[in-house]
Amino acid sequence: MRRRHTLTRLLAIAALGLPLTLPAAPAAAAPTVGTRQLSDVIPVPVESHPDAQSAFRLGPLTVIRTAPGSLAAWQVGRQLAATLRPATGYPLPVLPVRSTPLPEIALVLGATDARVGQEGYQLDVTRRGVTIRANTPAGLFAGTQTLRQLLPAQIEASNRQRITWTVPGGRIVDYPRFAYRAAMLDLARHFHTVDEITAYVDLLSQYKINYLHLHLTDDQGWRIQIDSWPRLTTVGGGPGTGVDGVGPGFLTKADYKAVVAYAAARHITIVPEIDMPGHTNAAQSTYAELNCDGVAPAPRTDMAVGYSSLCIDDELTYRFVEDVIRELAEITPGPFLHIGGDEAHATTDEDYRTFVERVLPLVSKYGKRASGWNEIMRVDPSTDVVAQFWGTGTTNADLARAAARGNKVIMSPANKSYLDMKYDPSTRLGLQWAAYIEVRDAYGWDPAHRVAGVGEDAILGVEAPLWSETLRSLDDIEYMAFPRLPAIAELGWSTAASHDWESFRVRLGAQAPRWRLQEVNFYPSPQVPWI
Ligand code: TNX
Repeated sequence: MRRRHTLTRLLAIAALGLPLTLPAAPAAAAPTVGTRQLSDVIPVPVESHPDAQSAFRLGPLTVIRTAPGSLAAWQVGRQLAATLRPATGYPLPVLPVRSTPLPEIALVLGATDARVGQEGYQLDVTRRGVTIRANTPAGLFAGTQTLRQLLPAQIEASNRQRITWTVPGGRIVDYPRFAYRAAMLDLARHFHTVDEITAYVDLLSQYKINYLHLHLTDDQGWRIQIDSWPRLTTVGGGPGTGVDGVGPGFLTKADYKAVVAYAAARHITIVPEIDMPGHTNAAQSTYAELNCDGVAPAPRTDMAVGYSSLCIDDELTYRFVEDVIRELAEITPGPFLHIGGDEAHATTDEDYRTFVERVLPLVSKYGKRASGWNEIMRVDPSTDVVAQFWGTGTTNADLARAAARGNKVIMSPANKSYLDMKYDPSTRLGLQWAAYIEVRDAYGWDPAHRVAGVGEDAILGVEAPLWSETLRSLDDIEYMAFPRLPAIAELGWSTAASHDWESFRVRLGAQAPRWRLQEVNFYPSPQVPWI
């Protein structure tokens, strides 16, 4: 029988200031999976100072105490409690108070090491408890994800585990190298449901990913409701619009808002992408008037790219684009709106320039900052426009010029960070046009030394895109993302100096028991010493 402590009873104990003795560890405690060290975390923390004398034992009387007066801190506390309750079976009440006599996990706003900034945190583990300090709720959340990894892997179990919940003692001071650490999911080639997207968000948030880029439209399908062009989804996202005729699927605005809110609660910001002026066959096969000749092309469910183009000289094109940007901006609280711009092989260079130069101001008009694939740097846009590098080479004159001018760059080299590339020739899923990418390849590069002339100062961050031509289910998504996604997450968060394959592969191997308990369908790479 699970012993229950009601919140009121614990509050009463706390108010009385009764002396409390910690109950002994449960009899016949099962061994924990591996002994956790303070630095056994992905992404590896900036600084960790172990103190073997000060391990904390999470117990049935532990409370989660959050910064008084901060609803956001209390919410982080509630999420932490929800994460820790199933496996521990402990009540872990969340108390927004200044002090308790109980052993506690305290989430404190302010009073941090000066270096932690907007997303970092300081985590102190003593025998009495754990204290996470941060300047923001996002920093507190990041600290709780570290704490989760410091607990035995069984913490991820969905039912009660009778083990000793020891957190290794000492201090961590941690903050990100880059402000933008993203994953991308392609909803256009195969649609993925709200449940699948939010399940992916849960996984991303464990590795301190803070943006999720959604590729919402492409030649095959249009996956976001736009009220002023309703057939985009009823037809363009209708039956048979996935690769190989799989489908239908699209996000209603309510769905999209639900995804945005779910991600925001995990400190992840959604970046929506409308890919144009190419990759637009779904829209153009739905609305004949979006074609220069007024004739709707056939819908396409093959995997070819580069054949579609919006009609650059037609004013209707810009009414369409403005309607889409306006409606999307309205439901997007995050700062970025991605306009695609890749592989516009059916658009002349001159038309491409005309198009991008007309569309960028529309993004600003609706209060968003434009990002786009690296091709948009051909037009030398203003310095607030962000380029996402997806090339496989180490030189790109447009990008180097943009960086010199002051544009920021997101690094997602296709031969390093593309999660849809096969691991090796035997991988059933995925593509191979850019490279085979084993875990060591995904980890083995430095975002600030990838493209000549695009150094640390020009880098906004990193992204791990997952194109879905061959991926249909959440299982498929997980198989391609794990274990490479944590590699990219570490490149985005941890210092360049901490980069070390031998350390990473061991820490990665120690994640496996967690993934098994979370039922993550990961690829058991032979390069990693899995536990
Ligand atoms: C290239 S990368 C594309 C996508 C494909 C992907 C498959 C990029 C900006 N465009 O249209 O889905 O390759 O790996």
